[in-house]
Amino acid sequence: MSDNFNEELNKVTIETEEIIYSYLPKEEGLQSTVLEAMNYSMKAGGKRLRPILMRETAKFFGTDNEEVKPFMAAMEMIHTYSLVHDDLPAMDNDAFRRGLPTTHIKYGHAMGILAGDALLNYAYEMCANAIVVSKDMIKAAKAFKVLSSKAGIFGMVGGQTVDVEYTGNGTQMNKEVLDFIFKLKTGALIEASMMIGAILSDANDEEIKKIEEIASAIGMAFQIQDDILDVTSTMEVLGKPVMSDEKNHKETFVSLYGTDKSVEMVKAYTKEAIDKLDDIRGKNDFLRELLMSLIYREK
Ligand code: GRG
Repeated sequence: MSDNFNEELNKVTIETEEIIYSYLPKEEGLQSTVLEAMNYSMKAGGKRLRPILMRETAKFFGTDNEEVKPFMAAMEMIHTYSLVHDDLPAMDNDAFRRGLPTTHIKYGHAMGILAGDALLNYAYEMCANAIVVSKDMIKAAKAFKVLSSKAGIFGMVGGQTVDVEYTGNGTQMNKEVLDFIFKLKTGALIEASMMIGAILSDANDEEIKKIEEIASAIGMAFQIQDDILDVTSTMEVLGKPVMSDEKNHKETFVSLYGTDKSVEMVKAYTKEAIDKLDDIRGKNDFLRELLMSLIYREK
């Protein structure tokens, strides 16, 4: 890790947050409560990893322009909606996220559901607007296609569905099902983030496919690390309850393979991603270091 990586990450995170905030809706009108709930969840913090990956992948292929910004905000809105809904009593039933009371605890269950719905729809509205004003409408529409399919039933929602069905129903989880869940539930948005960066930059179809594979490996590493942190970290560091998987009778990589093997798998998936990244045209040392840093992330 270079000496100034953390400094650079801080700077990039602040810039990303400014971009995201510039797209948040005004809290006005008769529906202001749900607008407040949306902004509450969006302003609660978080690593902003997905929009950062999107912009840094665009830079990898040589572009840092305005076109990517609405997609960065839309991605973070979709990610945040998934967390808001995942925390609801019907799913993980968690009271804390990002160090704050979850949206449904603060605003009530109905507003929690509506804020999630509103974030998803607002994200799509922003993308539609971005396409209309884009200098390259085909590229922007391609980016929207990836965003909507990776967030949907063949992406994140599909993975979450299988996760919910298997959780606590007594069926023994095997590696195939767990891989499917992780690839879709966690991997799909990470794939979409990096692919959209590539699409809105200068990447060709073959390179976009390679980026999808790289992001898929990163998604696996990220989720396995999430499972590890759930058993090794603390509420203070994570900003959310630990041992949540055990509470929800969720099978994870840690419960299937143990912590040591899981740590090895995080390293192996990350190495696979970095090797593939080094193999394609493009350059962004910060992106490379960011992917590497996820192995040692503590939150
Ligand atoms: C409700 C449709 C629907 C989907 C929910 C994404 C998801 C599916 C549930 C959230 C719970 C979970 C463990 C998801 C896996 C992805 C993950 C590790 C999310 C947390 O992402 P971070 O660490 O969060 O980037 P921050 O707070 O930093 O943004």
